[in-house]
Amino acid sequence: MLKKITTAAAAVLLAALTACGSGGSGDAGSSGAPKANDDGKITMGFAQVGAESGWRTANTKSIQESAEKAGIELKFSDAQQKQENQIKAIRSYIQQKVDVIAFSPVVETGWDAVLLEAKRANIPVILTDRAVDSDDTSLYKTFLGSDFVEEGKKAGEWLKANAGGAKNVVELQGTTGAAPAIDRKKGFEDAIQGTDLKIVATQTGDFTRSGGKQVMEAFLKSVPQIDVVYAHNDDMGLGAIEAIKAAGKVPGKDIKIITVDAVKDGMTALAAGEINFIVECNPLLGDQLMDLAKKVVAGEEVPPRVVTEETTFTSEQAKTELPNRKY
Ligand code: GYE
Repeated sequence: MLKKITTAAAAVLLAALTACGSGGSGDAGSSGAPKANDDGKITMGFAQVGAESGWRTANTKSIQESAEKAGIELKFSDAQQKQENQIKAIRSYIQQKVDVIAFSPVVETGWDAVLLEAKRANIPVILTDRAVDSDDTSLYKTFLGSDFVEEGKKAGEWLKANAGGAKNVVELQGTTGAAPAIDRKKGFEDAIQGTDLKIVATQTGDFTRSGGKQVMEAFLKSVPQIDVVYAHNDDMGLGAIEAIKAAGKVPGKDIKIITVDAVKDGMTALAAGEINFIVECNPLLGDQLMDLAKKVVAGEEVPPRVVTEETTFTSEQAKTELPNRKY
């Protein structure tokens, strides 16, 4: 499957390189046709979730750099984690008659109406990073991103094998209703089922450092025995570390910490032993997204789902990987 995608991506790249030869600059009067601009330049409208985490910052940078490299004109908006802002941005891209819309849906539900508007305007949509929950899969061409259930499972499997007598887990959930929050919870719960491990408290920290810190402060006051923190991303885990230290406990020792993402700050804490395990979630989706966009605009077939390849890190592995970490 992966090999197939790589071969396909290489073919797109080759096609794109050949097509680039005709030069073309600027935005010479668009005819309003629902295809690429007259000069062959594709315009993409990208509705980003926000700037809530280190992962998101790296993801935004990757998309902007890859668009530039691919010669795609990027219209970019930041929804500040609000669905209504993302819907507004998508509507404005439809009005501007962009060639392709890509977005990372902040929550899973409530997209059908606006996606139908895009479909009626003949503008293809690509989901990146997060999925939507809709019965109508004709509303988008493909979904590029991680398998979040699998990530949650990896976190739970590691804990199962390294529990060392730990029982009580508190969970810092991502944004309520977001695909990674729903799926990372599910994968983790499935993995620890039938063991002594139990989620004794769970609450959203909205994928932010301050959210993770606040929720952890409350947990430390209200939950009598906390053995493990399972945070749906590094940022919330890092916030929890601050709260744990402030409560006079040692993160990574008195309380085990497991997170998802593996951004530089997370990996630094992992290498220092303050986090115990990180499941990687790759934010560098830009190149694959631009390849898919070119194909979709050209009317070519694309696979309905493209899953990103990911790994996991222990503290020892983080020490080796840290110098290479670019985000
Ligand atoms: O894990 C988190 C970010 O959707 C995979 O969103 C993404 C998640 C990521 O805020 O850090």
